[in-house]
Amino acid sequence: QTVRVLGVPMDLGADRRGVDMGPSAIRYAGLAEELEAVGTTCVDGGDIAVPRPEERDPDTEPFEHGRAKYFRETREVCEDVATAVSATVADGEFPLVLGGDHSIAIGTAAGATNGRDTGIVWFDAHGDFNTPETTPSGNVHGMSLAAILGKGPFAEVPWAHSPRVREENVALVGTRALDERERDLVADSDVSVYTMTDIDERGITDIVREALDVATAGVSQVHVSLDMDCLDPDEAPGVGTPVRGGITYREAHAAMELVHEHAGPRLSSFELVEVNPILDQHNRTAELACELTASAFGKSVL
Ligand code: DIR
Ligand code: MN
Ligand code: MN
Ligand code: MN
Repeated sequence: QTVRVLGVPMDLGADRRGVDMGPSAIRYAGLAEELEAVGTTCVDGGDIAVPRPEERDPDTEPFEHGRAKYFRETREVCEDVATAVSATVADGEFPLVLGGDHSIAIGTAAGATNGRDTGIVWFDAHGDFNTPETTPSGNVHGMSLAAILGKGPFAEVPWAHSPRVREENVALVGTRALDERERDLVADSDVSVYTMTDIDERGITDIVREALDVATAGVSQVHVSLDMDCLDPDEAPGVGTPVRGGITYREAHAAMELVHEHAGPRLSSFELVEVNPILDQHNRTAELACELTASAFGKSVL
């Protein structure tokens, strides 16, 4: 299997600078070596160009109500991501996308689906289910899953909405921080939500198996989006919006090992986001991201 790494040094979707250095930090931590060690061929497709915020006006969005900062630039970047991801798939290679903030998931999903029904497992402390009307921050990284699913005003934004992803095939894992109106949108939707409480009660392996079953029901492929803030900040301090009470080091490995075992060849794309080396301690969040990716690609003790 050939894995093509695509870096997206995007930080326009979040308030904290530094997440644009995520792709470099993850490569520096040894991603290619980890992937080669589990028997894949790793090709680096380089980075997608991202405009600098200083040169742009954040408030150019087309929405009548509400706010989505740098929405025009998010479109430019996500369209390029979608093109690169779908070209990777067309070449028979596996797309591994490195963020950058989670707004890039809009582009990854568009490129990964490209005419095929696709499920998503979204590992995240947050729901990323705000719309321009519900967002308290205006940050698109808190809206990316809602955009992919065409919630609210995103229904009229064809580049953002991926209709080949049905809510019934979306599972959130590790959820513990939803904004008030975001919570209502999630509750009224058909996505499956596995909160930290569910993980406490049932254990990570049971939950991840079920999440993968949800995501793969009736569809041929599944995309995994791993927001590193899903982990507890004790393990992954280098993220822009840490939330206490996250999944542990061992739980994260178990989750990724299950992605490999249980999704198997149906795993069609993978994305690692929100690594912020400026907020990190000795690049340990990027190093952990590499380790977890290796588990998702089949690393095991025996
Ligand atoms: C918050 C934070 N819910 C927002 N979202 C984050 O701004 O909409 N998502 N950090 O990963
Ligand atoms: Mn461009
Ligand atoms: Mn996220
Ligand atoms: Mn998050």
